[in-house]
Amino acid sequence: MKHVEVNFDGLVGPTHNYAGLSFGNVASLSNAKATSSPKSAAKQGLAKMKALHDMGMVQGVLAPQERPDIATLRRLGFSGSDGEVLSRAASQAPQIFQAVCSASSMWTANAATVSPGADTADGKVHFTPANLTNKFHRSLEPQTSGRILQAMFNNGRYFEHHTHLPDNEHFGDEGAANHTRLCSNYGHAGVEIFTFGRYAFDSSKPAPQKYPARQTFEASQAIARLHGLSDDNTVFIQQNPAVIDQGVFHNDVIAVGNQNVLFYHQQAFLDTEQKFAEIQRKFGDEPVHFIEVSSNEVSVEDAVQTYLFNTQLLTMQDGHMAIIAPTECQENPRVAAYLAELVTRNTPIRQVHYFDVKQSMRNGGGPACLRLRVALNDTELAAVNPAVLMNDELFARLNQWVDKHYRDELSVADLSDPQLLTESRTALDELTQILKLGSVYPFQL
Ligand code: SUG
Repeated sequence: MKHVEVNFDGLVGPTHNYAGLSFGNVASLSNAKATSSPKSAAKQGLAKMKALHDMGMVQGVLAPQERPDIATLRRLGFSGSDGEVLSRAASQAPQIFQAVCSASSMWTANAATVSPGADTADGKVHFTPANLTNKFHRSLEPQTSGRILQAMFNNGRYFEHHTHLPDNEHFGDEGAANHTRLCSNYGHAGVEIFTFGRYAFDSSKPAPQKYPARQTFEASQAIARLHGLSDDNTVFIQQNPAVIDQGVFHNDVIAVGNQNVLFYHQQAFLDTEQKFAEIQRKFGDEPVHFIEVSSNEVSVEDAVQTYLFNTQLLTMQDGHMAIIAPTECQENPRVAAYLAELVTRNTPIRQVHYFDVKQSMRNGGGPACLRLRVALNDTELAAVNPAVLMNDELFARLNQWVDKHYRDELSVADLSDPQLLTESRTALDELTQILKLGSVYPFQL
């Protein structure tokens, strides 16, 4: 039986904008109120998906969410027709209004945590949508994420869907952005590494001082329990609070793993030596390549600015690995030199491919934020809704769809245009037909 790791990339939504909503995320704050381009953002994402498909990867698409989120505005007491709800919220509570317009569901590394069947007690692929409690605008995502994932992985024989964890800071969960799986082969039981920022029930333990730690130890443990993972294939490791305070709001900003490689910055974790010994012991006899980037080679500041670690590490058909990096890495001489040298070393990583995802980077989302990884065997892959899998036809169809519905430019002031709500719903309604998702959006239910 063949096993593959499929990347499901988030399609950028029609309201892609820069509202400065994410305290602790340097790019989001520094680009607040800049004018965005939803059309080029969506096309940059589609180009990356198509390029990976052309490289021989199985690539999928994950639909964006309905924004502006009128249902949430109603929950918050804004009433009248949809147009009235929109204009009342925009004039009376502009910050709440901007939050319900965020296109942040595009970063599907935060959509859910996924455990492949090779790791779970019942042999099914388990999904738990992330509750994203730390940011109001992101806490609006889990219900719709859950419905979209169910429409994509709609077969109870192979796929198990859980409800997101309780919506509370104690169980703050940011999904796969803080979860890496190492394995000798995608079909073999692997080591699932859960990285957390703080302990929710013990304030004596280390925690960042300046920026929030979005993921708790208790949330990571709950996910491992729900997914039926054993102690033999899980490791819980704390993020270094000092790097969270330098803008590393998710662990995937400072580390990335694939198969037998963990590529990480020297300052990424606490108790690194002891925890890496545990990873190696649970991984088995074959050595893990722990590729450490020292602060002398690349500073944490450069890592945060270029997203060197928010790269995708892909296993190519010849067994070697390629790094999918944002062009920001190519533009920084220190990081570019590091990557040029890395591919000449004796590690599985042999190629670097640069992609322009600047529209996403300006909100703090690199190539790895844009994708949710799901390792599947042949039978499971055959049970995935085929309409969400990338091919030449879907690529052309989605580009036409973007051309038809998306604006070239969007400023924060444009978000209260009632026409944008109509455009957004029309686009998403058509998208659910293209991707054969059924009714997943509040306006469709
Ligand atoms: O949660 N930015 C996202 C970026 C998420 C990146 N994902 C990963 N690292 N996996 C966040 O901070 C900014 C929205 C705004 O400011 O308009 C935002 O939500």
